[in-house]
Amino acid sequence: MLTRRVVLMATAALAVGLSAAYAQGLPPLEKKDTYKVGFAQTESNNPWRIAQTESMKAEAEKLGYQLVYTDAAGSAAKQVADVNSMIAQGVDIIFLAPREEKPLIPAVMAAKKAGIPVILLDRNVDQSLAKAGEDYVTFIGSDFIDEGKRIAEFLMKEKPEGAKIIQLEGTTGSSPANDRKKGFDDTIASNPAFQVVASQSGDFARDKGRQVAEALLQAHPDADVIYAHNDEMAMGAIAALEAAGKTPGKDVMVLSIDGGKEAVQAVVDGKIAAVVECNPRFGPKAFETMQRYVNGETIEPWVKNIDAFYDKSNAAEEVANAY
Ligand code: GYE
Repeated sequence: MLTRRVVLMATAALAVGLSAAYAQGLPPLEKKDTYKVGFAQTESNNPWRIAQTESMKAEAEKLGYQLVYTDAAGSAAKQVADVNSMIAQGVDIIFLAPREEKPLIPAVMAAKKAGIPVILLDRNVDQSLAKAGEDYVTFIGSDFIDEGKRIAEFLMKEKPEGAKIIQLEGTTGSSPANDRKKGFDDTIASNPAFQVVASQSGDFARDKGRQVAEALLQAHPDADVIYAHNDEMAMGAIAALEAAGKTPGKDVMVLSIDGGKEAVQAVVDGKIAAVVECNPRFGPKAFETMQRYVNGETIEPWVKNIDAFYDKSNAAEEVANAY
């Protein structure tokens, strides 16, 4: 149903010659000298999040924009409240890194209703409940299904005889956890010699990853691969392996996603076999996409990040550039 507000916004958008996307219900964003920009972060308990926040802050500062920054400290409920508070403060646009796919839908819809455009950063929301180009401007981030697939393909090439795999999943209900699992599981399904013997969430966190790896290694002492959905859990898994008297990289192959310095160094040291990069330096692309939106361009529904791949062939040379 077309509300009066949407009709008014569409008319206004067309009147100033702005893009067709606005006419579909996305709130317009006018050209101004400076902006008050919201960035709703999910948590700050790991180097990936810290690097992302730094990149957003640095870019806002460079442009002379005011950044309203919130940290949901790992709570989707707090993140919804953070977005509502940004709406109340009258920010011009909200960059949102939705912790989980479904619980952040009300926040996206509330911003839309208040006439504030939202750009999703690094994680997506449930695509059956909200749509790019209608409810939010776009999703900027990696192809997580492809990340899981690339790890699986590496594994199948390196260990053609097969493997018993422990999977450490990211935050339950988050798009990278859902998709990194799907991409991996679907790829190994083509060969029954590859089996996931246990798959459990370590919440993308180092200590939780260590604890879960410890328990799963005890239950499955014959596991010979640990696939972690991010570096933090991979580093936790390495600690669990060493505590259990096993040599990571020899007794058990460790695979990861993110490509932080510590993990890329672990590839150099032979403890991690391969890492798919997922770069947290979003600042330049986030603000450039915002500028394109201000200019009235129709933004593609997914501004895709291209991920590198680290293994023993390039890790030594790449480690200095890793975040
Ligand atoms: O892999 C992880 C972080 O959403 C892509 O979240 C991001 C993931 C990243 O906490 O380390």
